[in-house]
Parts: sequence; structure tokens; C-alpha cells
Amino acid sequence: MNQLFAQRQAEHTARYEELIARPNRKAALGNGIFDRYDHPVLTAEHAPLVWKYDFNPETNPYFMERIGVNCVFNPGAIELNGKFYLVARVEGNDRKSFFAVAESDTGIDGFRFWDRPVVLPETAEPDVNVYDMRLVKHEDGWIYGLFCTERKDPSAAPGDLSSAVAQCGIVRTKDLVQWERLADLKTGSNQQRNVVLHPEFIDGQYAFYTRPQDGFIDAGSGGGIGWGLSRSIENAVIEQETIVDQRHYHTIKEVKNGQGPAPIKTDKGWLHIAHGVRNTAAGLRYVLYVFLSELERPNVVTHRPGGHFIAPEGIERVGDVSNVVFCNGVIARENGDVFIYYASSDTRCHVATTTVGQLLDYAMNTPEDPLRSYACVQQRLELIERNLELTK
Ligand code: M1P
Repeated sequence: MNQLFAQRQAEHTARYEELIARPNRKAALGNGIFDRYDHPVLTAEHAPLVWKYDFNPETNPYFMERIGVNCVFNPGAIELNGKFYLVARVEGNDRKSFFAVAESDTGIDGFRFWDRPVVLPETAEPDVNVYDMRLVKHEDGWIYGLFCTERKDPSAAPGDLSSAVAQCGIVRTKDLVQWERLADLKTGSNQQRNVVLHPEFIDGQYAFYTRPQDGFIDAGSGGGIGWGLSRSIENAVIEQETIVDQRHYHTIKEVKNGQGPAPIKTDKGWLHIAHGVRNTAAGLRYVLYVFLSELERPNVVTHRPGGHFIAPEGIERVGDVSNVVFCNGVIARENGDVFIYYASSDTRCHVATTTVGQLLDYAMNTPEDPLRSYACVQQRLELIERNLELTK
């Protein structure tokens, strides 16, 4: 083995192991709603070296990266037998995304990818790109993964190599190793992204949160987060889509919104984490927000805390698609602890921790967006007057 190869391999291996072993600590003085952490939990650097380098000194004398990894983001999340698993969206330098499982004992650090990425079966109409898996332990006994499958738009004009069609792909598994591909979800909408399976049957049917959209980027006439039922999961069809959480002028979800992970069941209702998008001179800004819905009718919203719940901060604001936070993975443990996995700027994955108690307090006691500046001042004055009275 040549010296250069040996030295580079040893240095990269040491740096990799140091990264995986790095402890993650709570950032100081959170906002009382959730805590951020000092470091991301998964980044492109967490991709195993054997995914990127040719380890044969004969064929790779410079220990050169052969197939690079650009970023790791938007992970689905699940707890199995006390361990934390993320099914992350890994994007190669070639822009194609795939899924890979990373595992940790703590949920806040030590995430290590399994040796091999997920081998996702294709349908008769192969996916060009797949991303953003929502993992759901359904009451039928399966773990489902719903993800976005993207293919070139067959009706794109000649020379238009960007137009695409997004739909919801569905797989199921018992162990995150073997995955069975089911038929893509059918709905009446042109395109679908951010589709999530509700963990329980509703009226004996599979229930889906959807995001109807006219075009690939544009939600267009799609009014917001949708809802629909299907008798079958093997060949899921939603005949009727209704809107659960509407977009609204001059709010954090003016341009688009989308359900995050499957909602968390609590004694006060289903807790939802979603993303909202607005446009700015600097491009789209993605933030996370929360809402609560009825236990028996998860499509009926009871509480809508105003404004964002998590917005990109510091380094989170910068990346391949800047000014974005996005969440499609959450783990709510039996003891009430909640681990929110969110990605920043389509580049890296973070964790925020909180509890069901804190999230419910936030959801039920944060006032709704009153939708006008004057009304916002009145809302704030009410708080100020009460506080001034208490500090007299
Ligand atoms: O680039 C930001 C996000 O854009 C899409 O989300 P939405 O469909 O709501 O616009 C998704 O492609 C997501 O992966 C990405 O993080």
C-alpha cells in the first residue's frame, strides 16, 4: 500500500470516528417550548467512508472520493426496541436522493449509518428521485414509509428539462431492512407532496394527510394540508380530498404548507408539526408550526398557535436551499419526551427536544394569529398589561 493512501485513509477514518463519538449538548437557555442542541445529528460527513471512497490502493492510489455525498436531510424517525432510528434523505453529488438508516442510543448524538443504504423497490414506472420519508407505526401492524416520488413531466415542452411530477410512493416494512413497495397513492390532484399516513384507522379506512398541488413547485389552487380516506393501502385511492389546514394571506403559510411527521396522540388531541412557506425578496422561507386536532376526528383542528414554532437560526439559515427548516420525523416516547428531527436549508439534520406537556401548553395557550397588525398589538397589549399588573 502506498504511503499517501495509507495516511489519508487513516486520517479520514480517525476524523469520521471522532465525529460519530462527539457528544451533543443542549444549547443554553431555550425558549421554554423546546431545546436546540449544539451540533447537527446527521450531516454529509456522517456518510460512511465506504460509501464514498474506493478502499483499494491499486485502483485508488490517491485515496480519492469516488462517489460523493452532498447532504443528508429531511429524516423520517422511529423508535424501535428503545433505539432511535432516522431514515434520512441522502443526496449524492449527482443530485439523486436515496434513503439510509442511521441508529443512535440517545436520540441526540452517536447516530451511525448502517453499512448499506435502503434498497427501495421500484414500481413499473421507475422513480427518478425519492425523498422525505414519513415513517408511521400503523395499528395494522406494519411500519409504513410514505415518500415523494418524482419523475420527469411527460407533458413538458421540448427543451424543458426541469418540469417534474411529484406523487406519493408507499413502502412497508417490519424491520427497516426489507421493504415492500406498494402502488403509488392515487388522488384527484395533479401532484402530491408531503403525504402522511395517520397511524390509526378512521371509519375503518386508512387516513392520509395530503398536500394537493397544481404544479411541481406551486401549490396553486391546492388550499393547504388535505385529508382523505382509502379502503386499501395496497392500492390506495383517495376519492375525496378535503382541506384540514388552509393557507392564509400574510401568514407563515401563505405560499404553501405541508404536514410534517404523523401526528402525536395525546389525551387532548392529535399534535401536529407542519411546515409553512412564504415568499420573500431572498426566496422562499420555510418555518415549522404546530396545530392540535380532535382525537376522534383528526381532520378537525381545535387549536392553531399563531406564527412559527421553529424558524431557521444561525448556521441553519445557510445551505443548498437557504432559509429552510423542514420536519418529517418525530419520536414521542412513552414517558412524554419528544425528539423533533428537523433539517436546515436542505443540508443537515438537527434535533430539538421537548415534552408532550410543553407542546400541549404551547398549542393550547399560544394565541392564534389575529391576521392584522392592529389586532396583533391588541393581543400583545393584553399580555403586557397583565404582566405589568403582576410586576407592580
Ligand atoms: O426545499 C425546501 C423543501 O421543498 C419541498 O417542500 P414543499 O413541497 O413543501 O415545497 C420538499 O422538496 C422538501 O424536500 C424541501 O426540503
